[in-house]
Amino acid sequence: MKRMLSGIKPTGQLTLGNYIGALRNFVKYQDDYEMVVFIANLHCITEYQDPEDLRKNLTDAVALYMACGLDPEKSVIFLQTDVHSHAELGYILACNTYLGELNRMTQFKDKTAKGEKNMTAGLYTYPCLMAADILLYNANYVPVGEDQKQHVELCRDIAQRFNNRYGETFVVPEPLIAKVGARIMSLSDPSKKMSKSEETNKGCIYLLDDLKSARKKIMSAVTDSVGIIQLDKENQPGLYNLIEIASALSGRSMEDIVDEFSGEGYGKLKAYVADVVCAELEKIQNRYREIIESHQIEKVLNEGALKASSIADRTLEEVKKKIGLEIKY
Ligand code: AQP
Repeated sequence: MKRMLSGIKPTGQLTLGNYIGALRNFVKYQDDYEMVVFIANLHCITEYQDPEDLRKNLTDAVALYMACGLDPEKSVIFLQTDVHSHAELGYILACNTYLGELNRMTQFKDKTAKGEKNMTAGLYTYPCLMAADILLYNANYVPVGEDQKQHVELCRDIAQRFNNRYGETFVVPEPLIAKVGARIMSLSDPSKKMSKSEETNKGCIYLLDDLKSARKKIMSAVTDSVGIIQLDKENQPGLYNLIEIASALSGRSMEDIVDEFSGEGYGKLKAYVADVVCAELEKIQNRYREIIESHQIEKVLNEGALKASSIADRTLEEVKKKIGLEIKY
């Protein structure tokens, strides 16, 4: 069975973008692939996190993984820091990555261009740790949203370079990007990705938002003055985004939704999108509450860490031997 790996960094509450672009796909894949999914807590601290908030977000993320349908019997679910090989291989790969490559990473460039202060070295070398996350498990595929494609491509370059230098070691992974929902945009500014760390949270739907406020955010989503329901991503990005959200969650094609609402006002379409989103959130939130109350998170993480370590530690040992880091007695 081919292996697939992915993770989410809970720097805040998980969003509808995380769900549509990533989580929901992990759930679909877990029957056909050996699925390894982790909570990327080391990636969270590339920017300052309040410790109490971080702890809560990590717990919620595990519960939400399961509430969205990830099954610990089928998938390996674990916390990144429970498997020490991640940080160690991350450092080794940073020593096999060039500054020029990291300088080209769009996510880092965007943050620099925004003039963000106090950017950390951890944020800069984050793609090296991400490469370690993937390569430790010899994952064949990495399901990600559009924004992470470049990091997976860098991971492929690092793996190939290592294999050329030290001999065949890593499987070179492929990014898997869903056709619908790979980049869900902010509801308040459809030129920006829906992100957990958005300044105002008007444009972002969180999986644990109460249904009333989720509906309100959708009903007040920024659209346009064209007034025609059609698929024109360039000129009507807000409308396109709403239709894409509804399509991803309902399984209907975007064209089918446009046909149903053509000739109607935007309000009617928004109400439909809100119904679809709220129905999905309600299911997830009910299951989330059951999981929190059942106190099974610790057990799931302990078992996941054992399974993950048994794969990751073997890869790291091989890497260390190949590089010559170990002394043979
Ligand atoms: N808006 C989105 N649309 C589609 N996919 C998305 N993903 C994130 N946002 C969207 C996908 O979710 C996975 C986990 O992402 P992450 O949380 O680890 O990192 P991120 O992409 O940096 O997410 P945020 O919300 O934008 O985080 P902050 O605000 O902290 O920078 C990935 O597969 C990602 O593609």
